[in-house]
Amino acid sequence: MLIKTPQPGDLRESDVTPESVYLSRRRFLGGLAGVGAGLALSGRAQAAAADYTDVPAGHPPTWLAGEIERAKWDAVVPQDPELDKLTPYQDASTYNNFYEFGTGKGDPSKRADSLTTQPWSVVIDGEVDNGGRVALEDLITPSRLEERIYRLRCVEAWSMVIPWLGIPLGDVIARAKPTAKAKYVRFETLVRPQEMPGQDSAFALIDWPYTEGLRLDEAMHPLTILGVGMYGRELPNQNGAPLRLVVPWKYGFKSIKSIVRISLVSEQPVNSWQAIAPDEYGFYANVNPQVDHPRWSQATERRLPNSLFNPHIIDTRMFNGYADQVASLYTGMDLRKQF
Ligand SMILES: Nc1nc2c(c(=O)[nH]1)N[C@H]1C(S)=C(S)[C@@H](COP(=O)(O)O)O[C@H]1N2
Ligand SMILES: [Mo]
Repeated sequence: MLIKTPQPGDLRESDVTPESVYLSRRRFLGGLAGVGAGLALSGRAQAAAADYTDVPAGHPPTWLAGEIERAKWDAVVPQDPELDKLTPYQDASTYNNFYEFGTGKGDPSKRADSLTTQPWSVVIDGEVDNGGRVALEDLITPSRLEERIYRLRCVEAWSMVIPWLGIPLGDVIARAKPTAKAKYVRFETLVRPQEMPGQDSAFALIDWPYTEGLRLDEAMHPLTILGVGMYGRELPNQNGAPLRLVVPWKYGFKSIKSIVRISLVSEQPVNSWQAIAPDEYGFYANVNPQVDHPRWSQATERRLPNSLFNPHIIDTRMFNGYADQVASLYTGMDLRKQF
C-alpha cells in the first residue's frame, strides 16, 4: 500500500474514499503503531469520539479549522472503551499542571487566557540541515492531522483519557533533516512573564524556560505526537496552546506545553523536573508501576474524574499500557536506574 504525505491543498483521501474502505485503511495505519497491542479502531468508539457534546466551541485559526473537522474521522482509540472512557472536557481543562501559570491545579484554567497564541512560530535548530524559524501553520499543515485518544498518567499518580489532535513529531523531525550527530531532541516552552504570571513568581522552582527532552528514537516513534487540539477543537491555553508534545507512555511532565523551540542535539538534555530533583524525576520517566517515586507508590493511579465516594483507583500499567508498542525501545536497559 502506498502511503504518501498529503501536500497542503491536496484532496484528502478521506474526501474521495468510501467510508468503509477509508476505515479499513485507518485500521491499517493504526497497525503501524502496533494494533493488537492496546490500540485498535472501533467504529462505535470512533463515532462517539467524533461528537463532543458539552465541549465549548473553540476559535481555531482558519488553517486549523478544516483540518480539525476532517481529523475527527481519524480516531485511534484505546482497546478498552469501558476502562478508558474519555475524561470529561470539563475535568481535562480545569485540572492542570502548567507551572508558568501557578502551581495550583486550578491556576492554569483561571489565568492562561492571558497568553497570546497567535501568531506563533517555532525555532528548529541544532543538528539539522533544514532548520530555522517556522510559522505554526507551516509546521503542521504538511502533515495529516490525526485524532489520538491516549491515556495521560501524571507522575503524581492521577490519570485521564484525552482525545488529542496532532501530527507525528517524527514528521517534523524528518523534514528538519537531522545530521548524523543528532541523538536527542530538546524542547523549550515560551518565556513571557508578562503573560505567564508563574514565571514572575519569586517562589518558582523552575529555572525558565520549562525544558524537556527525548531520545531521537523515542521522538520518531509513531505514538509520539505534537498536539494542536483536543476534544475536537484547538487546545485551550491551559492545556498547552498552541503546540504541545504528547508522549503517552511517559509521565505527564514529559509532555511539554506551549513549545517555541525544538533542537536536535548530540548530548542527553536535562529536563526541568530532573534539574529540580534528580533523585525523584529522571530523563526517561517511563510509566512504571514497579519503580516507585521516593515519596509515593506508582503501582496504582487515580483515574479522573473521581470523588470521595468514587475514588476510582486503578492499576498502573507498564509503559502506561503501551508496552507492546514501545518496550523494544528499552531492551537491555535497567529501568530502575534509568527511570
Ligand atoms: N511548559 C510546561 N509544560 C508542562 C507542564 C508545565 O508545568 N509547564 N506540566 C507537565 C505536567 S506535570 C503534566 S501532568 C502535563 C499536564 O497536562 P494537562 O494539563 O494538559 O493534563 O503537562 C506537562 N507539561
Ligand atoms: Mo505531571
